Amino acid sequence: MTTQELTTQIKKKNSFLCIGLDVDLNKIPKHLLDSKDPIFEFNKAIIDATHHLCVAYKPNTAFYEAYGIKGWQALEKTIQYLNYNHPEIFTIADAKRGDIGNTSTMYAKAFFEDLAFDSVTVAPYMGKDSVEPFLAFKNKHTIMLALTSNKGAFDFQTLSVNNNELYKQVLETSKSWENSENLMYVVGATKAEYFAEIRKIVPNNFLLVPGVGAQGGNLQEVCKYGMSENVGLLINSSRGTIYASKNKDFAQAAALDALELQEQMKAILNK
Ligand code: NUP
Repeated sequence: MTTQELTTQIKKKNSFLCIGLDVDLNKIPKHLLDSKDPIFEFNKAIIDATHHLCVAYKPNTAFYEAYGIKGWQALEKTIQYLNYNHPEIFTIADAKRGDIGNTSTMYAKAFFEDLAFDSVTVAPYMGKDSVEPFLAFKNKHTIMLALTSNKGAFDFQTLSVNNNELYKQVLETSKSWENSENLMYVVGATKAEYFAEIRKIVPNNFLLVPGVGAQGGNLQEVCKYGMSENVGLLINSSRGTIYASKNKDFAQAAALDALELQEQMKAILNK
């Protein structure tokens, strides 16, 4: 999917919501645990109830890897379900990969070829040659960590390097890489005051913004400073949306939470 197609979907649905599929068997409704594949059944119900309200889904691979082969199979079934039923929806494997070149090539094949995700999150710490194998997939998107939503973001990411904060150096340097028009960046919603500065460096790239809902980030503030001409934002909500209810009405409750976010986004887009 191209960024142009993503923006078209955003305008059509009046939404730039990404729903995080972070499935924790301790948090899903108990009745699902009797089914053969509780993780997939949970995801399917959430997707069926919310797909008209969001433009992206983001399974974080940790929540699948934690359950071994069954978890990975559930991830595979989830992406297949999405690609078959909702090919217009942007998919993100939140895996935070990145390694020496030949290893990154295998990661890129795993997420782009085998699982057929539209994008994968990548840590920039190992530099250009660790990211290039992802960028080699011209029709896919690489989402690099820039300024993350957690407290530890200030341990390294804001340290001064060449009189520049490290996360800004990451943004500036990566702009010159091949296929950088398909680069997106992770910026936490909890860091709203940084968005204006970030937009000066990357005015058009999409930003994946986790941290609204459970982590307390503010949607209005992020949009005020972070929205670009092509919208350029994917705002993620995982726990706040998918665990809106622990009962049999969990999918409807997720849809209600997603609707609330989508209505706020619609108002912002139409302002
Ligand atoms: O900076 C980041 N913060 C963050 O929360 C980068 C991320 N990829 N995430 C992920 O986004 C996190 O691992 C989880 O999958 C999701 C946020 O979930 P929630 O706080 O909405 O439940």
